[in-house]
Amino acid sequence: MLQKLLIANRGEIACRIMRTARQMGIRTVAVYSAADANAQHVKLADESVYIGPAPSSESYLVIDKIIAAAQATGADAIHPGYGFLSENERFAEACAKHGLIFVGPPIPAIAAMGSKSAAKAIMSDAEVPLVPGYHGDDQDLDTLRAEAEKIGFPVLLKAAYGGGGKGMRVVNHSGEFTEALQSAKREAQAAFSNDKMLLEKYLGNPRHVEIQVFCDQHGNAVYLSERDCSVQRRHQKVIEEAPAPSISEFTRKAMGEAAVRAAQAINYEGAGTVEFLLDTNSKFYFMEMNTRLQVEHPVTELITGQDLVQWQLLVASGEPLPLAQEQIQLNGHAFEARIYAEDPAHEFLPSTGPLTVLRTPELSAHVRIDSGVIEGDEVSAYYDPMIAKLIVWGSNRTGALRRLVTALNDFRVAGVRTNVDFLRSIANHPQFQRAELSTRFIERHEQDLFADTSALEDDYATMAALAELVQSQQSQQAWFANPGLQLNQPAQFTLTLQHDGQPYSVTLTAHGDGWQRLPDQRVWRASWQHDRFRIHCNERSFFAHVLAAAGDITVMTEVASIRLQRYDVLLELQHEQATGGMVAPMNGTVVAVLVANGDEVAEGQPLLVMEAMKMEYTIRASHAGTVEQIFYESGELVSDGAELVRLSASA
Ligand code: MV4
Repeated sequence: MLQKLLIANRGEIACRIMRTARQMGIRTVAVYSAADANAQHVKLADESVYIGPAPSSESYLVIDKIIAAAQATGADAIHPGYGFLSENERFAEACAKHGLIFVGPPIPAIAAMGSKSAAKAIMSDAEVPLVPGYHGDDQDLDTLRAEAEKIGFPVLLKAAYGGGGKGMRVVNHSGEFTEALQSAKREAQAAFSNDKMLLEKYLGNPRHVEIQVFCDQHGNAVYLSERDCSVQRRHQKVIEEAPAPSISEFTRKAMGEAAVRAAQAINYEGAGTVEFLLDTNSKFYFMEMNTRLQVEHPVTELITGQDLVQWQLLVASGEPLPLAQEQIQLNGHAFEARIYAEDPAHEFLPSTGPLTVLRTPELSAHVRIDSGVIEGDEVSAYYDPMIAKLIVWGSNRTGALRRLVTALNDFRVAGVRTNVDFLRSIANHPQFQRAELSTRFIERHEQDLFADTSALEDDYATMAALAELVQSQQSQQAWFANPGLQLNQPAQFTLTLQHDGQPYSVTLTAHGDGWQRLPDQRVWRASWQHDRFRIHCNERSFFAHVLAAAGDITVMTEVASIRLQRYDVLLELQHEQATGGMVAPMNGTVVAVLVANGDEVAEGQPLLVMEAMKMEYTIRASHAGTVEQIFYESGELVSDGAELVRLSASA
């Protein structure tokens, strides 16, 4: 058995791996960057090693530093988690070279899945169903075009070495083919340093269903049910569940067995995930195999009662799989929702900053939270801005879904914007409740999921003012008996907020035992109850949480969570706007400059493309004008707020 395990990762997954290692009596070593000196994964580990500056390219991705840390601490194995070096062949090789156990598959298995086209050839031989397409070496434009015609449009172009939807294009007509191919190749080259493409028949409305497989070093291989991860936005999973709803036992078994064949075809060991596209006619097709533990593995753990990290560590130690296929039993239903520090109203831009408030739902046998941060920690711009994974179990899908909604209601976060309301909108959506899932779910239901809360803002501002008033009255009561209320004229209370850069005042005027915000006739009251406010508005009452941080006030009810800005932060904001608007929305890399000095551009015209957090952002002209200066070239790093392009003043 392993004695000491180094975890070459950070955040929730590092913490999650350490929890199991500790239970198994394995000692743990954390590695950390300058940004993570006080991170939870460092506090949880028995030992820790500093590995360099905050950017992961200088710390968590530097193979030599990780190996040196393992050697310095006498670790005998390295768990890579997910992301970072988890599917990096050279890293697995370096581990082997230095006598360290890599908790993952053998090197040739990683290599086999590194190229999508090579993977397809192997899967085809193993009789794992593939989407009709072309995955050959001949990348000649005419060959590819001819193959596309043969497949029939719509055709999907995929980068052979790609992932996460990058270098992928749907081509609806042959006339679009050349341009789409070039654009996909450019993206693939930039992202993966390889522009090899493969072609597939495009499925219009598939589900993403993936099978968890496990293999040991003795030739045993099993599948542990499947997960439906169809609800995604821009190739990032949002809510996952297990088992996949409304799949027949026949299809489940066929997919499981195909996944095991896939794993055996590459002499797999350890935890792997075989991803399939499931078409509307129940046909399924191999998409890719992920040679790592996945973010969403907990939903499988909750319905099988197994600890997959424990399985990984057992297999890595040379032990046989704990269970045979017929011993694996499924029980109930589980969901995972990924709680992110991001702003759904602004293209899900990561929202970095201190977690001034972070209260999570109560844990129980049926509610699990995997997180790497606590209240007071910082969500930094350097890494994935996930705050927590919320995982819930129920004896059936409906029960599990009800628990998901309840737990989402109990999340309270301030300091950063989050996707909690967005997740709740999905969980409450009638089509989601009926398990009408597809990879286009979010796109299809955009109207419902991005509900406009601007009409609510006035009332939430009133509640914020009421909350401040109650708090100030409570703190004053110790000194004198609320003089404002004893005067003959109505007492007033004013809170100044800002909206879109403009200040606006919320003035409450005393009215009987409550308050009015004129000219509205409604009478409001608020009282503090344990840890939240009970708000009364005329004859109705409901609960609200009011979370005040430095510059903002977040008001949360069961209907919405709205973040209001205080007026005093306006000055800072104006400074940012004075620099012209075409600034980097976050730390990232310039991937394409689309204009040149002296170009005339129209308002809204794309000027430059940035990449940050695995996503591309297009920076557009804020007004028509002439390009006066371009501050960065393709490939350069830019910081949040840096001016990117300067335009002449609008005519
Ligand atoms: C597809 C497809 C439709 N037809 N392949 C997206 C990521 C990449 N790993 C594979 N992806 C897709 N491949 C064919 N032939 C649709 C997608 C797809 C998708 C797949 C799974 C989950 C979410 C998705 C969102 C958009 C497109």
